[in-house]
Order: sequence, then structure tokens, then C-alpha cells
Amino acid sequence: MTNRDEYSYTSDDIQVLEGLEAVRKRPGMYIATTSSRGLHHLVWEIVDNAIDEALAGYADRVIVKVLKGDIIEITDNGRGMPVGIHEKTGISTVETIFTVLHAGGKFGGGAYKVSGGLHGVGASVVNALSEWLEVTVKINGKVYFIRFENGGQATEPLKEIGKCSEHEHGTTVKFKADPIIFTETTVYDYETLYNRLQELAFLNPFLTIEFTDDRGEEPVTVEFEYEGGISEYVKFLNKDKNVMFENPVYVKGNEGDIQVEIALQYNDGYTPNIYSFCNNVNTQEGGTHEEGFRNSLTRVINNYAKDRNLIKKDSELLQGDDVREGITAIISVKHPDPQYEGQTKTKLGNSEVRRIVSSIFSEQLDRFLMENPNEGKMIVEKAVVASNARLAAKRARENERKKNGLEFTNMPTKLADCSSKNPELCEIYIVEGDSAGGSAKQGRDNKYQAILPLRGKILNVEKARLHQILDNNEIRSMITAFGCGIGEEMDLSKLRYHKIVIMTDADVDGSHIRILLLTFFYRFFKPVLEGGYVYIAQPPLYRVQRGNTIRYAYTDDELEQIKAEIGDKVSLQRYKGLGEMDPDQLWETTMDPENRILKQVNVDNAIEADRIFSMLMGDEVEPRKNYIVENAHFVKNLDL
Ligand code: 28F
Repeated sequence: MTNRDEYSYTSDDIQVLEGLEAVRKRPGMYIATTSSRGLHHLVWEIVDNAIDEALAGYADRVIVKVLKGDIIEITDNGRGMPVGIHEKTGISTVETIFTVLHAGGKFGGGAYKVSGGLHGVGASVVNALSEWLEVTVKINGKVYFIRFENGGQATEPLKEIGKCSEHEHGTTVKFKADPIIFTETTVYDYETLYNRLQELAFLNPFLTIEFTDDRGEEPVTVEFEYEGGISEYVKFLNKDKNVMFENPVYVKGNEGDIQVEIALQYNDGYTPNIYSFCNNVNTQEGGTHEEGFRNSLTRVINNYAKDRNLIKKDSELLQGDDVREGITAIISVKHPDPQYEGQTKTKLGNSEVRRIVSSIFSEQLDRFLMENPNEGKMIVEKAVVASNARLAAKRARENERKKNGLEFTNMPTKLADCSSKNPELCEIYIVEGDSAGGSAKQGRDNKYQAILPLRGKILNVEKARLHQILDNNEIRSMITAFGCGIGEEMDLSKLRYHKIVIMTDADVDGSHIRILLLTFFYRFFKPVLEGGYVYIAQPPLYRVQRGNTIRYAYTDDELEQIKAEIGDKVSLQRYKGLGEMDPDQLWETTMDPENRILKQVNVDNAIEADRIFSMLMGDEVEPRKNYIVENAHFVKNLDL
């Protein structure tokens, strides 16, 4: 066996040579965070390698298992990692891949790595951050095995441990994340794994992904296989909506190594849902592929409409917003050398991609419209309606401005503002109903807590056009009070409160109002949601009294606990609404920073959130009912 101290590398072989200790010392440099998100990155890293093998044409099945104790096991049926001795390192290629940083791509194999451009930091990082990791390779009728411990050190070299059928081949990687590194949690989230694996199956139609969660009493297994690829993805996203035509428009093409795929379909809603990917990674901040798509969509539809006299004057030209109303689209590009920009490095920067997407999409969309005149007419008519609504709203706004001066300047009369002007310390409570609003106003700390009571149900923004939304009093009050503007003109630095607290009754109506508010925030104040400024207050369900002892229970379990502590003979008040609490009680239980429970709202997965909001707010009652009945974890998913 080669002595490890004698490995020699030249700078040509490996561009960056660092030990795995460097990864353990500064995990943040390699996986950005050691939170739950970082933990899941370990899985994506290994899954990416398996998918690369599939994209190379050698595998068509990937199996992902979460075993008891949150151990991950991932298997592909590809060629199997090379088991021979690596000429540069003198140890097996398997061991090299898992112990030499950046050993995956450039070195030895040319542009091998295709997927996972974003987190493609390699198997060695996963190894470094695991308590232990095992690799099993089946190839040429033999089974090879190696185990790593203590931050990625092989316990012994790769060795043959048995035989298998000549036809069997593939790689299995099994690991346990190191709790010393992942101090927050080493527990995997079923929803997160499910959603991403499903997404990967949509993006890679030739691939079957099997997913098993074996942590419960009974193992749960699902299989994702979507022959229809991103067209099927678009249909899935529109599943609970009324679509304008059954089959999505599908476009595919390439220029050299750069591949482009687009699928789109219109529904009768107003919000555009456009998702883009590069090398299977969701480019949340968009980029050149999305720009190319948007430009072409607007141009091609305008030309089509002009040619057929569906629009007559230049003043009637459709704008981007008009042609995107109600669109659901997936843009997926594959690029050998992606450049990412933006705050979260999820914006594709390669400038040539704009032109390539634009020319492939223009040509094929044009052909689609020519060959499908009915669909073409429907798309243009929908966009023309949107454009008319936009122009009408603009005229109305201009009249309003002439009458009232600038909009959104005078604070709403219902707002009881706080006296501090330091947004970091200020909170605004959005309260359901005038009576609870009254209690909140009396009970609050008026230095830091502002109260905005809302009357009745607020408008469902999922079912309304922008001008209707902006005409709604409750919504105008919120926009004015928040002070940061909406949409493209939003300026987060002007947000007047760094805590926006939704306070509704703990009943069905209350949770409906909460969803309406969150939908509104999601569509119009997304950065505010993403910035973690939105919270949900938790009023208690019961007041429990025995003699002079008064306690509040926020759940039924807690009620039982309290009874166990202070005895069964208690007088019990069940709160049906916030209005039943007097100002002191409301302060003490729900608003006092010392005692209250606030849940911070976070939206990790925008695609899933979009789908859920559309479904919860949509026309069809059945899916909504089923969802609420079946999916208790909806609450977890969006942290509502
Ligand atoms: C469960 C995770 O990691 N699967 C993998 C392969 C196959 C090859 C390979 C991987 C060659 C040059 C590095 C086999 N035969 N699943 C996986 N399957 N890596 S990872 O090669 C590694 C590269 O540099 C492979 C011929 N060529 C490539």
C-alpha cells in the first residue's frame, strides 16, 4: 500500500489541493451553511453525482433512502465508480474521489460533471462532513467496498468483499452526517427531500427516482418517473387550475453544448409562474435564460397579433406583463460552464444564453402559433384583455392622483401607530376585527407596537387584477402602513416595522384570514416574507384557573399538562376569539415580548409555496378540501 504521506500532486493535476480538515474547519466555505439546508446539501451532492452518471447515458435509476437514525443511502445503476488505481494519487479512484477536494470534475475526466453547478463541491466534502461514509461499487461481477471515519479517513484501502452477477453494476454511497458539524439538526425533512427528488425526476425524463423513508414504523416509498419531462411538470403545476389548452407548448433545441428546453401553458389566473433551471438547479433569481425567454415571448406574440390584425395600433402593443398573465412556464438549460451571479448566486450570468434561448424559443413558438391558430388566438385574446385592464387601471390611477395628490402617503385612519420611528424595534399587529383591534390598542406597548385592525375577510388576491387589489381599502391600509411600496418600486429600507405580526382568532375563519394575508404578502411583498419580517401570533386556546393560579394553554396537550400540574378541579375558559380577551389578557398572553409565542414565516421552496397558495385560493374546492384534510404537514411546509 502506498504511504499516504508520499502522495504527490502537481498544480496541473489538481487546481485546488486542500485537505479535508479545511472543510471541517470551515464548512461554511463549502456548503454555505451548517443549518438544515446544509445538511440536505450533502444529499444533493451525492444525488448529483448519480444523476451525472445518468446524464452521461449509463444509469436510469437512482434510489434514495433515509434509514433509521437519519442515515442516507443513495444507489445508482451506472458503470460504478472506477475501482482501479488512480495514476496521479496511487490509490483507488474511489478513495481519490472521496478524499481529494475538487477531484470530481476537471481532473482526469474532462467536463464530466454536468449537473449541480451550484453545489457541485464534490463527494469529498460530504465525506469530510460525515461521521462515517461507506461506498460500495458493483462492477464486472465483483463487489468493492471502502469505509471512511473520523472526518473522511479510509479505515483501509478499497477491497473486494464479494461477487455479484456480471450484469450488475452501479455505485452505493451511505453516510451519516456528523452532528459535531451540523449542530442545529441532523434530521432530514421528508417534504424537502420529496419535493427536490420529484423536481429532479421532472427535469430528467429518462430517469426513475425511488425514494424511501424508513424512519417511521412502516417504510414509505414513492417512485418518480415522468416521461413527459418538463411538459408534465407544467401540467402538474397547473393541476388545480383551469387551463386554456390541454397540452403545454414544448420547445427544445441546442447550440453546441448548450441545451435549451421550455414548456408552457396558460391558466385563467393572473399571476405568472415562471421557473428556470440551469443544470437541474433552480435559478431563483432568474438570469439570461429567463431574459431570453421573456423577450421572445413578448416579441413573438406581438408580431403574431399584428400580422392577424388582432391589434391595430402601436399604442395597443402588448407589454411583457400582458403576455405573461396566467402563464406557467419551465425553462431548463444545460450549460457546461455556467456562471452564477446575484445575492444568492442563483442568477445565470452567461450572456450568450440570452441569444440562444431567444432564437430557439422564437422560432419554435412562432411555428407553434402558426400550426395551432386556436391556441394562438386564445393566447393573444387573453393578453389583450390584460392589456386593456392595465390601461384602464392606469387611467383610473392618474385621475385619482389628480384628485388626491400622491397615493399612499397619509397613514390610514384605523392605524394606531407606535411612537418609536426605529423600524428595527417597531412591530405592527394586523388584527382581525375591530373588537380585537380595540383590545390590542389598549393592551399594547405603544412605544413599539402599532395596531392595524382589518374588517372582515380581506380580498383574495389570487382572484383579482392589480387595480381591484389596489382599490381595496384593507390592502391599501397595509401598503401605506408598511411604507416600503410594492412590486418593482419596493424599497425594503423603507419598511416601517421589522416585525409584521398577523394576529387572528384560533379558529377556521382565523386561519382562512391568515392564509389570505399570507397570499397577499407572498404575491406583493415577497422580499418582506423572504426577509423574515412576517410573524404569526399564537393566542392561547384556554384560560385555566384554580384559586389564585391562572395559567394559559396554547394547545390541548398543554391543557392536559397544566391540569396534571395544578389538579383537575379548575375553572376553564375556552377562547373562541381574540375579542373575548380583555386588553390585559391579550397583552399578557399574545403580545408581551417576554411571554408571547411568535412563529416566524419562512418560504423555503417558492415553487411549492406557489402551488399551494394557488390551490388554497383557487376555484376548485375538492383539491383544497383534500389537501387540508390529508396534509397536516402543510403547516410545517410553509410554517404558516
Ligand atoms: C450514489 C452516487 O457517485 N455514481 C458515480 C460514476 C462513474 C464514473 C465516475 C462516478 C472519472 C474521471 C472522475 C465510470 N466509468 N453515485 C455516484 N458513477 N464517477 S460517480 O468516474 C469518475 C470520474 O474523474 C465512471 C468510466 N468513467 C466514469
